Amino acid sequence: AEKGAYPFQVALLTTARLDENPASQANAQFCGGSLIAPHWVLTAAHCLNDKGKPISPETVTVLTGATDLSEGTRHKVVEVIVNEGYSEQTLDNDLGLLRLAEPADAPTIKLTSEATPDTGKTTVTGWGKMQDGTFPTTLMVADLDLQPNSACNTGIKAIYAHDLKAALGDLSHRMRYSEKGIDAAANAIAADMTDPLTGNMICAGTTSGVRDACNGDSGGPLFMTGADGPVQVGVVSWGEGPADGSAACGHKDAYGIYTRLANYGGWIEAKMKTPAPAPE
Ligand code: 4AZ
Repeated sequence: AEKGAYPFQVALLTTARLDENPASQANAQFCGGSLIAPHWVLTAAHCLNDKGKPISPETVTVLTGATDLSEGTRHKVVEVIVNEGYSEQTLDNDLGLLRLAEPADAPTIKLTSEATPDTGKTTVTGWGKMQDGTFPTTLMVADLDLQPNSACNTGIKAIYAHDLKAALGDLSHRMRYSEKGIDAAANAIAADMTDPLTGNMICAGTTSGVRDACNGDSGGPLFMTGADGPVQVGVVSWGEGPADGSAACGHKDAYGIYTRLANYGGWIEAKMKTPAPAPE
């Protein structure tokens, strides 16, 4: 990303790792987020989850105003909010908020007020893992195409069918069962499963899989850019890939999955109106 081009992007840093090595913010970055109001950062619930409970505010530090992770301003967090409907199993309602101790002096991003279309141009930003497995210290940006949810459901089911065939293959050999029979059984199981995407999710990516979000991008913004500037429509949430050691990122059958913000306008507004917790 060009320096300063995405000023609403924030990095979530692990306070403990910062305390160990105050000079290395890059080594402490674990998720992204977006500044939606001076005191408020929007991120993913799974970034704020520790064994089923929200992490405590002291454990996360918010970095604003950075393109390179060596820059920016660090903010204390006074409240961690996780959507009440969040499911660790399905990743439904993967949305959370952080209330900052002091207002951030950085531009905010507008949230969508309309239903998100099935197709169109979007952009995602973050400091997450790259194709070569390393983590950048400079913010990265990728242009993606919105996809209908059916595209993600089909792609993910194909991956499960592929993994099922591999898992059943060894046993079928011992059983002298035909490969054709195994393929049919794996396809039937994948077709029978519940759709992995709920209506609270958005699918986006490129057909070839060359551009995608990945580990460490979670919580960051997916946005559309109109005449009035960027409007956030999604939050980086999850992805799926074959269980053969290749990443759940940048795979050609598997688009990235994002929290569908159009469904949460009321929830976000209500949370931002709640009083700040009393200081300890
Ligand atoms: C993750 O683990 C993650 N390809 C985020 C996004 C995607 C995959 C994994 C999308 O945080």
